[in-house]
Amino acid sequence: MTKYLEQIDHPIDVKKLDREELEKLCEEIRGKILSTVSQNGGHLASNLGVVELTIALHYAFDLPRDKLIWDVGHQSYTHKLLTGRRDSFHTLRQYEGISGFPKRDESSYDTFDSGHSGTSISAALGMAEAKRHRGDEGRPIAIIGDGSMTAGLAFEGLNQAGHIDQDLIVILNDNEMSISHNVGALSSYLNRLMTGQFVNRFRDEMNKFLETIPSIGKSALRFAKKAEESLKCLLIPGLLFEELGMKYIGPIDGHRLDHLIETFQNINKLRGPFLVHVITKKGKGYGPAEKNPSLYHSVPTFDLETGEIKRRPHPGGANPVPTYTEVFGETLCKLAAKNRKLIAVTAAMQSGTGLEDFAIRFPDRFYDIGIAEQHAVTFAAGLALEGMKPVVAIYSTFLQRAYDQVQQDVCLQNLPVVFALDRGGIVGEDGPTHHGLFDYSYLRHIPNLIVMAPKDEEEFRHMIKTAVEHPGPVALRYPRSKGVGAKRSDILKSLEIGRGEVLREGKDILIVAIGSTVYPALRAAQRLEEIGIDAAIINSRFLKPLDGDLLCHWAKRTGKVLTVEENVLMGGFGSAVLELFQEKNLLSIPVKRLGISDSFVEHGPQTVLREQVGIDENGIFRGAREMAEEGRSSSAHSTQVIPFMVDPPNHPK
Ligand SMILES: Cc1ncc(C[n+]2csc(CCOP(=O)(O)OP(=O)(O)O)c2C)c(N)n1
Repeated sequence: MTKYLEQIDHPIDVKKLDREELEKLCEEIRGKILSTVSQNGGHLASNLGVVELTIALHYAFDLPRDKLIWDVGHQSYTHKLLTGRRDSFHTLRQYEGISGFPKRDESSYDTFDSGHSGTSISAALGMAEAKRHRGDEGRPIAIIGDGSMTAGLAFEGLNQAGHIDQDLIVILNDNEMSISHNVGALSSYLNRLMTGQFVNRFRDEMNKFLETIPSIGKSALRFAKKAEESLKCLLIPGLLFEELGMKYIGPIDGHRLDHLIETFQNINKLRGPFLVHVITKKGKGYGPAEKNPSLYHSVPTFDLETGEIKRRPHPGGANPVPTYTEVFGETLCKLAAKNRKLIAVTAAMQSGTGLEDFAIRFPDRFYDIGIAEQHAVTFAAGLALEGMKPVVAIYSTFLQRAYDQVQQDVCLQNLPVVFALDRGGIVGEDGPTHHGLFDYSYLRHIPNLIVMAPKDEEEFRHMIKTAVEHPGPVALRYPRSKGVGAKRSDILKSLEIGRGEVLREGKDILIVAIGSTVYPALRAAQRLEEIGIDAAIINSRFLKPLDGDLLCHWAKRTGKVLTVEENVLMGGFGSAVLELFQEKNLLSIPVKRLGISDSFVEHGPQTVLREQVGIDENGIFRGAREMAEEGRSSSAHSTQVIPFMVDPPNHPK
């Protein structure tokens, strides 16, 4: 029964409920989030933590005139339920269903598309300034977690906000957690603010007491005031934010609707930049998630009764097939046991990147530096300069933040830093903010950088060793998935940099694949054989340097080339092959490229999305067949076929 939720189509309907009804609405919403996420998967713990906060914001402010800007946006489920998406909520994160993140084309109440941390304050401030220019009423409200507050970008926004004294509200949603426990000096500071409440009370009571003591009291009070100066940080709550020009309010219990609503209504009457410090509990209201918020931060489907997470059965029975993330963590531990210089760095993604064991086994060589990818890369540069071997484990999509640091601080100085790029390619239900579809293009052109991608988990293990041994910068890109069940050898080998491998000889067409597209290409080749097309398959292994001799040799032998990549086509792997052919005067060989065309890929299961963009086995089969048959029909009719246009018509040969 969702009696109260049923009455809410717009935020204005929230205001019609009395306090008791609002409390019941909270319960209904928690139930709805739990039942939906248990079936669809999603960000559970963060959403359960902000139910009261979201309702209070909707109640106290005037949406959409006032604008809510959700940082990361993974905690926006209650907001979605209150803004006309109750009836479509069951499609959350499903293909063609509603997104797990705010989306402007889903609702006018979603004011900023997000998915990456730390953007809310800058976006809100931009909106506040635009409102001032246009003379609009209303104020933007950024809701940012204590984890996301560790992002430098958040402080860049605060720095400007306090300076220009704009009407802006920043809600700091402090649950002491990022995905894992929050880290760093800021986190300790926020912690002190919470306990600072007690210090305040103690100070007031002590002052009152001292004043009542006739002669000693006055001097003791003076002494106490002096001590207070030196303890200012403890005694003036939010001093850090006050010094940045924000008016600090808090800490407030984020599960007390009455306190939240009253505070927001009061702030609404005031002008200027405010930072409201709200304390919430991640996973609130669901025992298993309260107990283990990291595990329930982002979950696959789970059993609502027991909380048991339903992992997809591991193929392979007694020898289950590991994920690439697991292989990475295990192999890195193995290498670190022998190499005391090896250091692992993560930007708040310890479990996501498979480094949990590493953190336990080598605590002194493990660094979680917060949601600060740029810092992670330059920190690694510093480590490398002083003789260490840093491995920065990072999701492909989040390394985008640190392009400049990769290029300037690591590659320009040719430093031996390894970038282990997890979640390369299509990631699935998290959608366009999280797909790692641009890394080939944003890394390939950087001098000194080696870029490789494994075809399976076994090759991956050897690549990790190869990357760690290489004396310069290396990027190693791998997908969000299980391996293929490749046979495992006990010995880790070093691969020759820039060497591809021929997996199948053939005479009609050459299919050149890399990373996750190699096995689908092999399967497609088997089907092509059934219809009389003999395809050669090369696993490129390296995006940079390419195995030019091998590719050119087989391109000439087959006379047609199909490239396949799980990356945008522009500037990616196929482009690299084209550039090679141009340099080697082979542009007369027709080349067709399969990959992501010039558009963003939405959310949905990986298999569906790969099929949609045409890079799965079927897509490769179709692409190769078309190319192979084009040639055949042309020779049968003895007409001249203009090859797939890789070269301008009158390009000098
Ligand atoms: C730039 C970037 N790096 C990493 C992430 C992955 N990530 C998603 S949510 C999250 C933790 C956010 O913590 P917080 O802001 O405190 O929100 P909470 O989930 O605790 O409510 C992280 C690290 C991201 N979304 N963006």
